Amino acid sequence: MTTKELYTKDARVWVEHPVKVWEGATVTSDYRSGVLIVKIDQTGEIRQIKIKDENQMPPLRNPSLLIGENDLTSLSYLHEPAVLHNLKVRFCDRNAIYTYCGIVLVAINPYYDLPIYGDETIMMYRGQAMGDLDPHIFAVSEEAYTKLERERRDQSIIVSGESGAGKTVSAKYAMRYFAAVGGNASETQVERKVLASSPIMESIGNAKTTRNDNSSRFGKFIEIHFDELYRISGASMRTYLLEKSRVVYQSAGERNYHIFYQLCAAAVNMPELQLDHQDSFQYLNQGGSPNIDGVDDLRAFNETRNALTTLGVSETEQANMFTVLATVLHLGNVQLYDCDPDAEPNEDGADGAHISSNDKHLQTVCSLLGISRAELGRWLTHRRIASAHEVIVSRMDVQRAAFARDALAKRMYGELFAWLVRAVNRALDTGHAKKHFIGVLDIYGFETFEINSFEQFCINYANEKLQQQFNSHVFKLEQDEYIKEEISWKMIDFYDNQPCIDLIEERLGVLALLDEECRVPQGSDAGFVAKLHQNCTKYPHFMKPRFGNAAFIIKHFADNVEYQCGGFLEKNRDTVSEEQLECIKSATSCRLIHTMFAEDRPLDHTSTATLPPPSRRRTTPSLNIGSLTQPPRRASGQKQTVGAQFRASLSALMCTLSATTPHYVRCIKPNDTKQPFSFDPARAVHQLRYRLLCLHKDVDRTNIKATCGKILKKHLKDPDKYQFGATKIFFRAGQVAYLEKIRAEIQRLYCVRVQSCVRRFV
Ligand code: AD9
Ligand code: MG
Repeated sequence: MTTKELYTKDARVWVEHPVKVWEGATVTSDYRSGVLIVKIDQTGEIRQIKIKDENQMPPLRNPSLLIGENDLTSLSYLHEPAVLHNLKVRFCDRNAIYTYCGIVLVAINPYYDLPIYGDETIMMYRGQAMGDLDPHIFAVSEEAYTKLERERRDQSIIVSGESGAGKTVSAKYAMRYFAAVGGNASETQVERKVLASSPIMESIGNAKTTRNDNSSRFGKFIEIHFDELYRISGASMRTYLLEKSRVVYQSAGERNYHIFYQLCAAAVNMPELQLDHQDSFQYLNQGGSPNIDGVDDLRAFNETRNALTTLGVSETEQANMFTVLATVLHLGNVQLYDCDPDAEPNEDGADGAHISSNDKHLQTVCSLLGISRAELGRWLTHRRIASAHEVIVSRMDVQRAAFARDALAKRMYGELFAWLVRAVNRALDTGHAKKHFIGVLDIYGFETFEINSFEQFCINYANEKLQQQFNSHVFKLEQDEYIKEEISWKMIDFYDNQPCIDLIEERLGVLALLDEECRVPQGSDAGFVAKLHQNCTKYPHFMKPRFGNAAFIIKHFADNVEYQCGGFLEKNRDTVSEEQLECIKSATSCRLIHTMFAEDRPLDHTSTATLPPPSRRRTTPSLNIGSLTQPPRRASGQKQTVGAQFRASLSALMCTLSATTPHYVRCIKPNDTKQPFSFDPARAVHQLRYRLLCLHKDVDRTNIKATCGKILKKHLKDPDKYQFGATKIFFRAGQVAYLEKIRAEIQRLYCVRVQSCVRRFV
């Protein structure tokens, strides 16, 4: 089929539009080389489109009867405007937020509470095959649950999408489904505990950001365990990448973790914590946006407490938790002066960081934990440098002291978070051996900001690994299908992002060079980038920026991202002053401190890979303080860097996922204003431009083979353009579109619909 034959008068096409992204148009006269004349449907405007390359003709529109299909792969044309239009019609006209795209469930956030998640809906989906009812997160969950039984193979649901797209909500509905269908009437009440883990994790790991009022600042993989009768027998959770920088710094319009505001809202009931209004704490007031529409922090506090109780966290442990949180807040309010505030006016106060002798917040920190005020005061203002020959204690300047104090606060919060994850896991572990599990992964989506730092690097690295997992799964499905259908085929090149992962993971790759620079006593961010520029240019996915030498570019599957190197070393090291830590660990009135810091946690199911100190998201600290506060490292017992830990936890995750049958949910954020059912095509298309990979849907298995054979013989003269499988026909690119065009023209003649099992095979 030539271009001329496709672009005849009345052919319906899509043309680009600056706001709508695509708009419908109709060809007004048969295409002649070089120019296509179209009439824009909505405005009637006639437009001449210059065609420089016939491979880039305006995309053709699908026959109207296909619009609104609940599986995008049923469309004859599966290009960007077709996908976008179909999703929009379903979302805006039919309030249908879910659509299949082959094996992926696309979920568009409605920002509206739809009555489609109740128990009766769960029961409706129970026992139904994927295509029988409308697409739904429950249908995907049911598919996973049925496959668990049928295949006796562990399953996973991998939820992706950008911030605010609905990942956490989708993950919660999937868990609710499992809790309902795998419910165990026994006394363990484990499903109640599984559901109670959400409010706890959200209170300590979620925060208001400019993109989402309840943004998860960590990734999580929850495994729901089932016994031999496929009833829930327990659960476990692994977490990834807690954003610790938020504990000490929030951008405008953002908040710290919810739990702090909940605690302040309940302060009157806990006078011993000496809390005050949230605005009086430095660690809570920087974003200038202390409230969330529709959220009552006091009520949320009670919910958190109830959930903690459900999970078996005792009253004492809860009280200890709140003590640690209050300590963090008071620590943030310790006032650092650049000369002695207590010195007499004519006295010569020494330069450098000082704390007033009547700093009430320092006093509170010490009395809450039961530690020496003199000791903590000393180590908040001094540092100790040990060399091979001597130990020097010197006063820090204010900036460095503030930085060290913040690092301590972040470490304390990180340890508390990790302890809670362990507590949740203890509660979810019923002691029953897990026979099978379904895992639900809710992790950050690919990120690129104006300034990208170590955090974005880790997040995008994780997404690169997940994308690879997705690609290889799809490839394996394709392979299996060709074999099943007895189709002769050659190995095709599928997009493999291993080269990009090599750049990050290899012996002289980004992570290794970063670790190496962290080991060098005089290592610096600049030194790290110089090493990258020296060693990595051989990787096709590495690029030097055009200007400057403080950054590097990685060509990720989704986009090229430029990372600013400032802070990489210090974030990778994640160090805290040992002396400050020792001080905190000497606590006599908060047992939790000892439990929190007791274990050097191995990277197992309960581990938490946390992101490191100061990440002022858009302002990377220029001081390489990490390398200065850090005593020389011993060769043995060296702490693993954040990058190395993260790599290990990702690799464990990939191992787990690859031993499961995966199911994919792709969440889309339709607008930036949280408007119910409002669809901004430019925003949506940006999120669709990567990741969606479409497979065909099963052919109708009524006896249409002979009829199809006849049709094909008649219309596709060249037998190389298609091949019959046992139950399907495999077409070369463009052939189905051609058939659809003919079908549209002589629709009444053929009552057999040619199924769109669109495939490219070599
Ligand atoms: V982030 O990466 O953690 O910042 P998520 O997890 O992708 O993000 P989340 O699930 O928190 O987004 O959804 C954001 C908000 O969208 C929710 O708080 C709801 O108000 C809203 N939402 C999301 N999905 C649904 C839904 N299925 N129905 C109704 C929804 N509202
Ligand atoms: Mg989330």
